[in-house]
Amino acid sequence: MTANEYVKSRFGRFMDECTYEEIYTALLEYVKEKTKEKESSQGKKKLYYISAEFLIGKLLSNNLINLGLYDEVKEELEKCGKSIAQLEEMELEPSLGNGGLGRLAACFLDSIATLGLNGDGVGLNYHFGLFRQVFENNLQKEEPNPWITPQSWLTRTDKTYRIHFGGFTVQSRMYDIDVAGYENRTTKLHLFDVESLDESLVHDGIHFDKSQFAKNLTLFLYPDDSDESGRLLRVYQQYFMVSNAARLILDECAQKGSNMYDLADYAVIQINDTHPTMVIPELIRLLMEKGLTMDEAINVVSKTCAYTNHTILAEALEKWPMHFMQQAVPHLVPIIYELNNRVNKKYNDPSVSIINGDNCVCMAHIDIHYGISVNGVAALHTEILKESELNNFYRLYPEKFNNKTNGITFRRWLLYCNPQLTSFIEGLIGPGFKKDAMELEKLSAYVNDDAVLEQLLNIKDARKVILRDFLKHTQNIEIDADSVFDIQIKRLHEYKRQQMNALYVIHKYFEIKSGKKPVRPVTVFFGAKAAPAYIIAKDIIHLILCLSQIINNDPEVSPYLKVVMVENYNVTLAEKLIPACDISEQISLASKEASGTSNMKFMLNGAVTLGTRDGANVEIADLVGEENIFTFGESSQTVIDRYARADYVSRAYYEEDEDIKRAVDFIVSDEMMAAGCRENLERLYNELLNKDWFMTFPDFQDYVKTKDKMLEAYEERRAWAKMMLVNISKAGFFSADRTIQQYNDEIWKLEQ
Ligand code: 26Q
Repeated sequence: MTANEYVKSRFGRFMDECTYEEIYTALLEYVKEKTKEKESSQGKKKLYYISAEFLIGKLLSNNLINLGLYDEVKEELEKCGKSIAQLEEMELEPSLGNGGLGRLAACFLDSIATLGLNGDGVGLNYHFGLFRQVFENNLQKEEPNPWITPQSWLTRTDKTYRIHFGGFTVQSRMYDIDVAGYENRTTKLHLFDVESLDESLVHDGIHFDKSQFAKNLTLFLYPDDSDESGRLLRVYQQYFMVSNAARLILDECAQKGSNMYDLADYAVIQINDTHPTMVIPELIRLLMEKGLTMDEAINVVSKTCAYTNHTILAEALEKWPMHFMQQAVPHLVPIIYELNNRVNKKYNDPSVSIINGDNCVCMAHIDIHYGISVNGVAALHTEILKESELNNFYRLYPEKFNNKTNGITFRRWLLYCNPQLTSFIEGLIGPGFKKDAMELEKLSAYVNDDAVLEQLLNIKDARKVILRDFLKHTQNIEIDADSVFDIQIKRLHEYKRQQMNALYVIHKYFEIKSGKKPVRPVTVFFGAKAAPAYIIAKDIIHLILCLSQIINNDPEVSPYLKVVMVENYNVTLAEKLIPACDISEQISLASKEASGTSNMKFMLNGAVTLGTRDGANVEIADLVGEENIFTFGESSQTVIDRYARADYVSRAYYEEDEDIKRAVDFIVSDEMMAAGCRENLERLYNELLNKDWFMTFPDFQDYVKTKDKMLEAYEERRAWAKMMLVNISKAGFFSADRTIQQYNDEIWKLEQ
């Protein structure tokens, strides 16, 4: 049955006589049925990828592509006078993740299904995804972001569990989302929900009663861990997730014939950062309930769990006060004490203890001692873990440490989001790259082919026009499609240094005012949400919005420079922004960004990277060669040494460098005060002047110089196109298929 026939069977009318809503409803069911027909892999051993976040994005078109139905459906729609783009607008984006870590989990599911591996995702069914961001008076405001409608991708299952907390018990239910792999199997994302959830607890935007745990467990995805009641709820959420996961795992393994002692032959669990760490004591507890001794249970569990670290920011390593555990999960406390005692007896080194001197539980330490593997997410990141952050553990367990450089799914980030580039590539090297991304290397045969290079530039121009029209239509933003598109899109965090980019903008503004005009206009795009309680991050958004107001309305400057901050940056917007980008901003302070993944998406879509030698940028530079990337700034080692010496004084740079002084002073200038709020702007000004913890000033001049060099290089259109081509041709390494293959070869060892 074709999609149109399905629509007819569902509504008694063909697509041409249906509303978009009806077509969407029918297609959703159609895709669900088609996905079911594709059997998921069924080996003895199964991977459970447990993650508090799966930032899956909209699914309709992606599923159609992976099922091989996209072109057909698109044509059918067009024949009926409908557009697939408009149909896509019917779907609400499930924003079930904060950023990189959640999006990575979603890309991994796609690759697990595509490679036909026996593996499922397990997480939580948040009713409200990451807040919807709105701008009011140049400030970020947060609004609830619901995504579950009667027609959603969720399928209710019969699986329910009773989950016990200190003082109360809840009933859970599992919902499934089928994930279609590319021309292969499917896999499942299991999202657990609580039956007693009460959406009416939400009031005034994203505020809700944080004390009624049974009613709020799966209400919201946590954007941060700022206030005390929020932190405690996070523990409840995490336990709810892993207790359900552990029960599911044991049920499925028992069903396949495990006697529990051989659990590791049936299950391998990937723990996505420390958010699911409590699965370790919970599995131990459940196995003891089934009759294993503590010794036996610890032994079994220690063979099944593997841990991925996604951050080197010390403040992001989860440490939960013992009294939280005592309150939320008292039944895990004796097990955690036992795990701690064993470690202390064996090593007698407080730095590797599970319970620290402040009586907090160091979650990562549980994973490292009681897991089979510890991996970082880019080569540099793994080296830093081994050599400094987790060095004490590396010396105990060198064999556990390994690197798995992140990857992205090319189905969403090339085939779906950039059909123009995809078909151009296919015309040159055939369709093989869709299954084997390394085939993109074949493009290198064309680096001196003028017609190919010109066509690449044309495609980029076409994508800029598409983005211009999209932003006009959805956000009423006016941009010049002939300008250079310079884009920084990622969560707002000081270490990612959006503030340095903003200082560049101010610097350019002054240059233009003094007559030094760029040969071609530049549009600097930002997209970023700040955690609601992250004050300085919100001040940086305020700065950017004020700058955008001042600059875009200045007749002297705006013909040459525009600043655009897109509202509510999410996966859907990323899919529009990335194909249109010329300059990919990857400017984190060296040593701080574990990997980054938008850097890979941009590269794949023919943008050139402006970046520090941080995270996966290092590997991008190695692959494309120094002549095809613009790197700047101090090395990670210099940064690490400077932190160790603790001798960085930002004010000294400010006083010695006139450009820095002029740009920083502008933050509290009369013009800015007229556009924004004194309190926010002064706070940010003082922060930079007295702290600048992520060292923007030492890198500032190199950043300005390198960006300007890049703008010059952009004018050599042929040479620029060559750089684009080299970047695309070398992107194959960053396919998540490669990453997942490595996880399987070295950690999971599932049958294939
Ligand atoms: C912790 C406690 C309480 C509430 C929230 C959290 C929390 C939530 C999300 C802590 C961290 C995160 C997300 C981290 C993250 O996205 N890290 C990114 O992971 C990417 C995938 O590996 C990397 O590419 C990025 O470099 C890294 O920043």
